[in-house]
Amino acid sequence: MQASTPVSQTAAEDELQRPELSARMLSRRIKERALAEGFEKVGIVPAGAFDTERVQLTAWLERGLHGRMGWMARDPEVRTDPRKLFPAARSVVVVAKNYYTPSQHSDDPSTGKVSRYAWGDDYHDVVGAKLRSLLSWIKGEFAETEGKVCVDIQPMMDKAWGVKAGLGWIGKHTNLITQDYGSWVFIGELLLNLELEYDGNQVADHCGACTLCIEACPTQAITEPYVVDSNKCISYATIELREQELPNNVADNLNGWLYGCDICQDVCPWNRFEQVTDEVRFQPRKGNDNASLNDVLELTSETYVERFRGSAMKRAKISGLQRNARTLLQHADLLG
Ligand code: B12
Ligand code: SF4
Ligand code: SF4
Repeated sequence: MQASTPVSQTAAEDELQRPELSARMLSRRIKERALAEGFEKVGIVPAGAFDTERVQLTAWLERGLHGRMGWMARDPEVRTDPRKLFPAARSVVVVAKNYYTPSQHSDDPSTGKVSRYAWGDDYHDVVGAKLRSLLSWIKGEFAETEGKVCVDIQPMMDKAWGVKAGLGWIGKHTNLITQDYGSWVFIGELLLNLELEYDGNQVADHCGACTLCIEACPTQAITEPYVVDSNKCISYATIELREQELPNNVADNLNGWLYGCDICQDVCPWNRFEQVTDEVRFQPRKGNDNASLNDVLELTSETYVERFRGSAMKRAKISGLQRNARTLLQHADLLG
């Protein structure tokens, strides 16, 4: 006669038969796998709605601080509740990927500075591929898994999820800062239909009395601590704004920026903890960290597509990049 409970049952099998323990084991394995995929940080939190006041989205939109990014104002209730984006969501796996490489910007006025985040291959592709690989691994282990990959373009509040999952805090410049990599990290999420064990510890705000980012911003876009007015931000104007001319306040204070702006992060003392990324795809592509402005002006639709294939810099479109290059050359008295 067979015994109803086999005496040889392993600890792992025992864990899997008790729901609270299997959630713990599953969470641990998902985190191990996320680190093996190359993410530096990972946390898991329940897929609940955000307190809209806490995340300040409505107030920010009502004040028009999103400028012409109409897509930010679309469906704020989806942006603050992942279950409206993916109804099966029970858990959010939040990851951070370090993108720092040691190259430096040039002050040569015939070149334009590009934000670090856009030097290498497009992070949407790199982080998205890692998250898709994580999801397919989870599906291989647990066939009933359903999931959705999010990085930047999905209506999620990436930084708020980073805070909730204990990856870091949001600095006065409004970027998420990690204690071990500074703010040079991308954030992504994997929404899962699985109940998991959750992280409860959040990182305290370590900005203290520092105001270096606010003082360094050449356009006063950080209008108060933890608030950025996109209308004044060089990053917004050079990447997102689809006007023929840059606003005067930005055009007169570009400080050499062709695409995006890193000033508030460059001055942040927490970025002395920057570490070189292990991701080769984030190494600067030739001429994409400091781009020759004349080369940008000479681009045609065909050469533009070829040069920026797989690069985040295509977000600005050829018209935006050439407008920015023209403005920089005009201000340096270098336009022939
Ligand atoms: C819109 C947007 C922009 C706009 C507006 C910037 C902004 N401050 O929101 C513009 C075009 C200006 C921009 C610029 C940049 N961006 Co951008 N952007 C976004 C986007 C799409 C949405 C951000 C958002 O929700 N803003 C809404 C307002 C209300 O948010 P907020 O002012 O930051 O308010 C937050 C706080 O109130 C906060 N909060 C504060 N304390 C706490 C505490 C708790 C517990 C909680 C829950 C929340 C919370 O919650 C809010 C939401 O996060 C995200 C991607 C995404 N899907 O989230 C990327 C994102 C924020 N951008 C990113 C990057 C890299 C940049 C640039 C550095 C690029 C560059 N070098 O040029 C600059 C930085 C400029 C700056 N100082 O902010 C990264 C930031 C990574 C990081 N480490 O934080 C993101 C997360 C993309 C990604 N997935 O990696 N961006
Ligand atoms: S990205 Fe540049 S312009 Fe925008 S808030 Fe930071 S320093 Fe100011
Ligand atoms: S520069 Fe200072 S205030 Fe600004 S985010 Fe960094 S630590 Fe915080």
